[in-house]
Amino acid sequence: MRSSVLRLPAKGTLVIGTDLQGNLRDFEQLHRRFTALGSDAHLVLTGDLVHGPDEETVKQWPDFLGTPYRDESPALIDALVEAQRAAPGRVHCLMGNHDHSHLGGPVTQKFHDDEPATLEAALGEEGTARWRALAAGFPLVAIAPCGVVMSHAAPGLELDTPEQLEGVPWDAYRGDSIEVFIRRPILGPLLWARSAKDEVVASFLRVLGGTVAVFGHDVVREGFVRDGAQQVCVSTSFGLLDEDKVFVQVELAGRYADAAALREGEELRKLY
Ligand SMILES: [Mn+2]
Repeated sequence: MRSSVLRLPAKGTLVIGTDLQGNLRDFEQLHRRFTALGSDAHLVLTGDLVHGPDEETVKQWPDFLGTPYRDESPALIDALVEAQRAAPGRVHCLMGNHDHSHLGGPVTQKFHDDEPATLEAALGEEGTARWRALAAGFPLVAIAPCGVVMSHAAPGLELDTPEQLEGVPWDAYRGDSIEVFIRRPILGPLLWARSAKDEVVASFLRVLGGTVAVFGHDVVREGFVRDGAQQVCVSTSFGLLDEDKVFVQVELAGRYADAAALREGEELRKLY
């Protein structure tokens, strides 16, 4: 039975990266950072593993998309599987809205009219089945005993118990527009919200035993932004220039009391 809540141990170093969207080179760089930290390090990707730029965009690359890259989603899926095989139980990917579109979530349309259909055509029948099975096992939230709680989007979610995150079906929303889906309980805000009220996040963190929420989903040109006392939105890859890309590195045995405890150059590090 899959669990939607991933609980990390209180030992080793945790590396967190956001929104790769088919950028294999950025994954490899992040993975090198992770492997350099030894055999009790953990790597958490906060979702949106797949769906990069189409060929037309690659040819006429707009500045706002940062450093040019090609969509290598199929190879990136393989690279994640290989990284998980090489470090059992230490490499994780959370569910993002782009990943969820392959399981019945709203169809994403950043670079194609139907991004899941486009990727599935490239993956073929068997590759699609493998990818869907992999993605269906992605947790919604990761909790580290050091206080850091990870999700794909801003966790603007009223939660009474952690158990409410369990057993949420992936495919019960076919045909939902994004506007409708984002108001669905649990998945809507966790996969799509670009911002969340301080008091809602404070209560979400309290229920999960955490102190600071780390997520991506939105593009932050500067690499990260603190929102209120307990939220940090991080951009590791998508939409950024290489020199601005940021990942998070924290000690799992440490304690991070709030967003300010994640310091630029220390816990918030440049990818390149
Ligand atoms: Mn997203």
